[in-house]
Amino acid sequence: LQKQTLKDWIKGQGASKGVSDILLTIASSCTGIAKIVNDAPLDGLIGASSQTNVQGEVQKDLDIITNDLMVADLLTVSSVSAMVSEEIDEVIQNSNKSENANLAVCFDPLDGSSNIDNNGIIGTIFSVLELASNSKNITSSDVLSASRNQKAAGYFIYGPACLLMVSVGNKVAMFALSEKQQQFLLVDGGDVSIAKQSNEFAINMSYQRFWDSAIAKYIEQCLLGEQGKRKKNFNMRWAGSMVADVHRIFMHGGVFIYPSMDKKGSENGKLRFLYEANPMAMLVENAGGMAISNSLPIREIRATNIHQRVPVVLGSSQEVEILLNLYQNTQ
Ligand code: P6P
Repeated sequence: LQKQTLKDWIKGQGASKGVSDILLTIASSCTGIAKIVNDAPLDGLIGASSQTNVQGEVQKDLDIITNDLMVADLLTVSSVSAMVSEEIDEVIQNSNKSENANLAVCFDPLDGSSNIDNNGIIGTIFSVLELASNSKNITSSDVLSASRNQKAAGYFIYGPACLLMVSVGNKVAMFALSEKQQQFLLVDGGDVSIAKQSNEFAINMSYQRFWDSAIAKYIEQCLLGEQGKRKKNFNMRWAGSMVADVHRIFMHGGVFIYPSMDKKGSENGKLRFLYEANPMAMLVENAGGMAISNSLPIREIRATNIHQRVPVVLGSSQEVEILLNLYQNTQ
């Protein structure tokens, strides 16, 4: 039986032409990124570049190459009014946009790039926002005030298989890149759901001394296992790549935590709101999971900077509920 193509699935979801053109363009860009990532060791591209981004982080060669590829491709889409990329300080305008273009694309072209040199799993995360304005010059506040109006969100994961997890507002669907057909084909019934319960947590334990009391209490209970209040044993996983850790949660449940920390520069954690936390929160919620930032749903955050970091707890609803209660009781 012929698997459904991404194009047909998007049409079936009732997405607008503007959103559909963006998603199909990103899928084409990421087909290219999958090849670039695959060939990187042979092309000597797994190292650091001589440039740093707005956050002062050393950019990897692949960060820049994949960013430039996505920006160039999206500039050809007339429904794209503007873009925000992790790798670029300011909002990127699209001079080729059509009169009524009102969509902004926010993306992290290559997330998890600290895993490139060790052939770890990395990915691309994207979010499509509908702007309230279609003025010629789109400002940061235009994009930030549209953050609750996500029309699409998704990630590509470059692992043994190149997969796409995407939602255009209701169900979440998973696609795999077919080498033969050079396109993404649906690999599940188009209704991915996150297990409500789980016994697996994902957090970087090396920062334990910096955690707030809610996180400390939650992890303490996980570590006590059957001896503690949870009365069950837990497993821990940390890939150090958000797309890899979140994808595992889609596949077999779990909770992913990147908390605010009492550590200079990490007061709001590490993950960015516009192109990491907000899209992942839409996907997770549409798959029946939960996504919060301390005691607030991530999707209700009003960010004040396009590169703003936010604390992230997301995954199986039962586990996130426990953390939500801990936050509400420690306020
Ligand atoms: P740490 C990758 O650099 C990243 O931005 C996310 O993909 C990942 O979840 C996080 O940082 C890992 O951070 O502090 O554990 O290295």
